Amino acid sequence: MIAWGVIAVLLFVFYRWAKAKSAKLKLDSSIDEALNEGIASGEVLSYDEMQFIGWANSLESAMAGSGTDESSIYNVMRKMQHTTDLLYLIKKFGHRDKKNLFGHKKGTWDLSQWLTDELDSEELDKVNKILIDKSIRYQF
Ligand SMILES: [Ca+2]
Repeated sequence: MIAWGVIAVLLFVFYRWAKAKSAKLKLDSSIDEALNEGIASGEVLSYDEMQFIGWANSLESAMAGSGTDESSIYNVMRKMQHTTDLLYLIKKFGHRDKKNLFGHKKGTWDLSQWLTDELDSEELDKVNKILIDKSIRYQF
């Protein structure tokens, strides 16, 4: 029974992935490939899609405008249980317009670019330490 449940979840995740891919979303293909490999190796997503979208939006809120809410960023990273979770978060963040303090667009950036822009090297090290402690194979 458990095995069939796992197979059903994998098929569902693959279906969602295939559907998203066929929709030709603007995604980084290397992230997509790594995400697919993670799923194939049995790393089932720890939360549903809406949860990841919520966290991607929280990260944007924590960084958009003046200042940075570092603790919100750390809290989201602590929710990631394995590499596939993090890759899915990156995918759901996608590419978002980053503005300077005067409201002018600096670029349309992925999560890595947003984090690098907002955090100093010590803060970025803290994010990466959280990920390394979870044996996540991707760092910013
Ligand atoms: Ca900011």
